[in-house]
Amino acid sequence: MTAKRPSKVSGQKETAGGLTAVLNALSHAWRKAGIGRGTRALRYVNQREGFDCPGCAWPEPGKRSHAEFCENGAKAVADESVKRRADRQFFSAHSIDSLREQDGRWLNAQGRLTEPLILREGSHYYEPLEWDEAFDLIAAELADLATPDEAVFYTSGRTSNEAAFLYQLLARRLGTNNLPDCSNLCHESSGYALTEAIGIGKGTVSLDDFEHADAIFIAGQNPGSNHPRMLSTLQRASRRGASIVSINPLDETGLRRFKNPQQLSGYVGKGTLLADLHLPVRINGDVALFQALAKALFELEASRPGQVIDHDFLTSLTAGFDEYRQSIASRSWGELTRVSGVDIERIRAAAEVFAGAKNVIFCWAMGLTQHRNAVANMQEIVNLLLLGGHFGRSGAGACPVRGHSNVQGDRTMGIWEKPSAAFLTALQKAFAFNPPSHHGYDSVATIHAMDAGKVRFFMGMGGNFISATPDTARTQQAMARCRLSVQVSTKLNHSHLYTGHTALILPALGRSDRDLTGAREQFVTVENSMGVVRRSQGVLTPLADTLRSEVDIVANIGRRLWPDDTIAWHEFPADYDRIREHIGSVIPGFSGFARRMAQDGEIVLPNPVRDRRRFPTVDGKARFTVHPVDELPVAEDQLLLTSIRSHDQFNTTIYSDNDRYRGVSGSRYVLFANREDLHERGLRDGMVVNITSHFDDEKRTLPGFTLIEFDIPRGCVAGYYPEVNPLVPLEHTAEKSNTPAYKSVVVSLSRGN
Ligand SMILES: Nc1nc2c(c(=O)[nH]1)N[C@H]1C(S)=C(S)[C@@H](COP(=O)(O)OP(=O)(O)OC[C@H]3O[C@@H](n4cnc5c(=O)[nH]c(N)nc54)[C@H](O)[C@@H]3O)O[C@H]1N2
Ligand SMILES: Nc1nc2c(c(=O)[nH]1)N[C@H]1C(S)=C(S)[C@@H](COP(=O)(O)OP(=O)(O)OC[C@H]3O[C@@H](n4cnc5c(=O)[nH]c(N)nc54)[C@H](O)[C@@H]3O)O[C@H]1N2
Ligand SMILES: [Mo]
Repeated sequence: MTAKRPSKVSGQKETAGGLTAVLNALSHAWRKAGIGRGTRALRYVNQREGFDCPGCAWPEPGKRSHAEFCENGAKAVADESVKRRADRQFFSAHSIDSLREQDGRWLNAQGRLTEPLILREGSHYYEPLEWDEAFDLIAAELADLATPDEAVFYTSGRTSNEAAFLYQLLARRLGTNNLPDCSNLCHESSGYALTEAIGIGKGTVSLDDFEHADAIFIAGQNPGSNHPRMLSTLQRASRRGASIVSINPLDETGLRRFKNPQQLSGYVGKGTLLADLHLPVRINGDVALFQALAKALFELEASRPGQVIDHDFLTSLTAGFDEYRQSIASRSWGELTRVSGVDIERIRAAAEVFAGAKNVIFCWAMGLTQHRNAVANMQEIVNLLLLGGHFGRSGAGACPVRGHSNVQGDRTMGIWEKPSAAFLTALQKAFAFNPPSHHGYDSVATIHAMDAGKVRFFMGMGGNFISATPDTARTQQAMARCRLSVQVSTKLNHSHLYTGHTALILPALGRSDRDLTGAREQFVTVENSMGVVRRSQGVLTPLADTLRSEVDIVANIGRRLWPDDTIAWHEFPADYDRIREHIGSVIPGFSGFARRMAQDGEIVLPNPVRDRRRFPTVDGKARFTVHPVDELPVAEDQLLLTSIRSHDQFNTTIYSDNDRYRGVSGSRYVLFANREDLHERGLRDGMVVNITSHFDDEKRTLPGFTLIEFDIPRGCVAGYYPEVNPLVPLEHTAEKSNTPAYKSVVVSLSRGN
């Protein structure tokens, strides 16, 4: 694949949303799915009687509008509801080798996968096979493993609660906790940080809290592209007088000004100014910035005693405050401003906003979770929130904004390589078998284990493991050591092309597809970013009757493996309520699940911090934590590279090569860079460079990236995910959470051609 040059670079857009967003949404839906199918899909997305948007995990409001979706949700729906198929003719015309030459966008554009396919050992072409043969092959391979830990079961975050619950049951019944998931690559650091500090790994706000917040901080998140419906929430808050502060190396368009496409006024006028204050932090400078904010807050408290820090809260409900205060006092302003890259005036201004707000919500996403010291990032946020007592009261709290639409639900259902003892005991009680207690592989550990020849079987429940993980070339080689790799998928991607000796593609129903498994209309459930579980029911006629639901696929494998099992695998596809009944008995907060879903269609999961201001830690107290301001070693000629999503992609699914808000068209092989940094290196906007990453003594190089001068802090560059993934070293991961440090890779540039 040779890297293309951009056809147009027009500078960043001022305003997000508006009429262009609406027109874009409709044109995607109609062009790809046709007017009838496209309109029907959009009419039912995020409605009570419809299906959950396969886009992001931002919650729907209680009172929904007729168009409860955004431009990018519409793109995700349109992309799934296409009529085009990648069928047996397609695969007999294209060898694996020729498909490997294509980029992800082309592969995805070939349409829906509609029949089971096999790539036999030594063959260069996928060919069709019957579902029964596929299940037999999987069961035979699993039965033949030397130990169950030679099998790995990956999950992406679109999988429903019902399918996820069965999938983890399958893995554990087999005897392994090898259940890596996209969470390992995503918010794992948030879960780890929060669990340690406040006793639960989830956020502590509900959508309603945004109506009562006085200040909303948004760090390392680009909601304009990745959670566009959040902009409506922010617009309401901003109009009400709440202050919004953004913390990001890039001054992202969505946070500048916003026109709400769901309101008439959104079509005209200048839009609402969203962020009142932007802190252009250096890549990986957040720990220093948060400590600087704390330092400024302590100074304000000294001048306004008792007005900034919530002493009652600190005394009764927290531990570790004195050490924290001392460590912040020991930091110098010089060090904190240098490492964060933000000047003291802006830090003081942000601290004033924080101190002046009765209720503060702190939101964050990948800009904070994918660094070596990512866990420290979130724990510093907790420190700040604790200072003001911003937990367990209306309008305040911590808000990790999740990515995939059911990534949080999959975890709740037990998709985790490190299950708790309580969860395993509940499984044992419900199903009468002994689940394994030793921990399994996470996503990065899976690649190491494959590399070491310890994995023979890989199954991906959705997702694109090969392109989403770091160190692409190494991951591809590692996967090639497996005997059988199985992808349950809706669309073609590189994970179907870099496989084990034998590979299977199992085509699944998507969110928008009507599910008639067991000859009845089935629905599934999903959990959003704020712990609300809702039903989701597809409405479109599936493209082929060879498509199967994820539930059906997992249940059939279970049935093949254990025909006379105490677990009634055959019952599950007939009625998904049978699965919900088991979920109800195993998972806290889900009792009476099947009945409540039928009655109310929704449950709000309990959250002790939010609901009762109770921290479920060993001593019932929330913890202040102390972290060093450690900088990555960056030599004089080197820069820090972060990887970002464009406005026209969903993770590794690329809709087009354009990024409207950043003003780039025609190529994703671009590198956003600071003008002075370029100048110093004798480089200019428009030149083509090679990027080399440096880790220990290793180097990895990618050629052919066009430089774009951009408003980004000195020493920082940004490229697109997944194009830059080959540069991310597999060993460069977050301490404790092991999440790849995709957002801070040390690189150098050289002239290319
Ligand atoms: N349309 C669409 N929606 C999506 C997705 C998608 O690809 N497309 N993906 C979904 C998924 S799985 C997820 S996890 C979310 C991702 O949503 P985001 O987290 O918003 O996604 P990213 O583009 O990775 O961007 C992170 C932001 O962090 C900033 N950033 C980079 N490095 C740093 C840093 O060191 N410090 C700080 N403070 N900021 C930094 C970047 O400039 C960028 O604005 O979106 C979900 N929703
Ligand atoms: N450099 C860099 N790398 C990153 C990130 C980053 O910010 N920077 N972000 C990371 C993050 S946050 C995440 S979450 C991961 C994402 O990693 P993944 O979740 O593994 O990747 P996706 O691109 O979302 O997966 C897309 C594929 O899922 C399949 N699919 C879609 N819908 C369905 C469905 O309903 N059922 C089934 N069975 N299959 C379906 C389709 O075949 C599609 O090709 O990537 C990570 N990688
Ligand atoms: Mo994600």
